[in-house]
Order: sequence, then structure tokens, then C-alpha cells
Amino acid sequence: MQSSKFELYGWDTPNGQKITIALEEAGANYVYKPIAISQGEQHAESYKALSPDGKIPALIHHLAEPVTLFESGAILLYLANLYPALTGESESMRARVMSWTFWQVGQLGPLAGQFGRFQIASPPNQEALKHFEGLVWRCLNVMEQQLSRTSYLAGEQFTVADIASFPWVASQQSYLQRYHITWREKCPALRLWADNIASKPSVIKALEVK
Ligand SMILES: N[C@@H](CCC(=O)N[C@@H](CS)C(=O)NCC(=O)O)C(=O)O
Repeated sequence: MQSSKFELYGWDTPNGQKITIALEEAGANYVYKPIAISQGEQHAESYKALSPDGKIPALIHHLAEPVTLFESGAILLYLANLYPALTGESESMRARVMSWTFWQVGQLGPLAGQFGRFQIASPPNQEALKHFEGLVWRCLNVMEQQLSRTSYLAGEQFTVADIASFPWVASQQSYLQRYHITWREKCPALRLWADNIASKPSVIKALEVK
């Protein structure tokens, strides 16, 4: 797979960081094309041909017949299929990786996203803020319980399941970081997991991709 060539359309946000981390961890050959979402570049028709909902990330895998993907979870699972190191060898491990990856894209990501959104609502909406903060804590507690039992979300191997969740919890661009959710103090297993992942060379390199 070393000769595979990928083109990643991303931005410096947790959903973009997921894919740079996965590509770096896989040792994949890729070029990075920033899509400045703060300037609306995601709405260009040329970009929406790749990502119909006008969101980052999107990925092109240059094969004889190029493969195009949007949605970070789909991209992660596609890469996991190409690079078994990102998902584990056993069927049961791969099943857990899928479950945790879907959990991140269906639960943690959208709930943390809404939590962040209501921090800047005008006029302020205390009920929504409290609602989403409660749901974010519920997600954090789910992770804390799992990580009290296993080193990584799907078991004893670092996989795309961890790659999906890590930036939403611990990258500088995470709303949980920005709005001071005290998971570091309250969730020791989660803290250990996040610090371990943050120290990986692939992750350090990926988070520098802008
Ligand atoms: N469900 C999508 C969400 C992607 C997403 O929300 N991307 C954000 C950046 S983190 C984006 O492109 N926002 C720009 C917009 O919505 O206009 C995924 O997991 O890929």
C-alpha cells in the first residue's frame, strides 16, 4: 500500500485531524489540500462534487479508477480496510472498531458539535447549553468506563476507533478544550489514553498539518 496515493481535502478541525492522523499512522503517501471552511470554500460547486454536503473531510484515492469518499467515518473505515494495522486482525476486534467508530460519528461528534455551537448562541440558550453539556459528559463517561477496562477503545490496539474520538476530546481545536470541560480532572483513564495518543509521532506530525 506504500505506493497508494491519496489526496485529502481537510481543515484544522477534529474531523479533518482524524484523517491526517490515520494517514500518518498508516505511513500513507498523501497530499493535503486545505479547504478554508472559515471562508466558505466548502460551498464551492467544484468541492461539492467531492463532498455533496459541503463539509470536510473528503478523500480521493488515486487508483486506475479513482475512489472518492466523504464523511470521516467512511474514510476511516476505508483506510482501515486497506491498512489492517489501523483496525486489528481478528473479526471481533474489527467489529468493535466499527462500533466505536460509528459511535463517534453518531454520538460524540454531533453532540460535542452542538455543545460548541450553543456556547456562542445569540441570544444565549441556557437550556440547550445544559442539555448538550450533559450529553457530552455522558459520552465522556462512556469512554471513561471503556478505557478503565482496555487500553484503547476497541481493545489493546490503537485503531481508527481511537483516531475518530481523540481529536474531539483532546486536540487544541476540540470544543471540550476550548470551553473548559474538565475531563482531565474527572476521567483518569481517558486522560491516560489521550496523553498516550498525543505522544505518538504519527499524531504529533498529523496535528501539524495545516
Ligand atoms: N459527519 C461529517 C461532519 C463533517 C463536519 O462537520 N465538518 C465540518 C468541520 S469539522 C465542516 O466541514 N463544516 C463546514 C460547514 O458545515 O459548512 C463527518 O464526520 O465527516
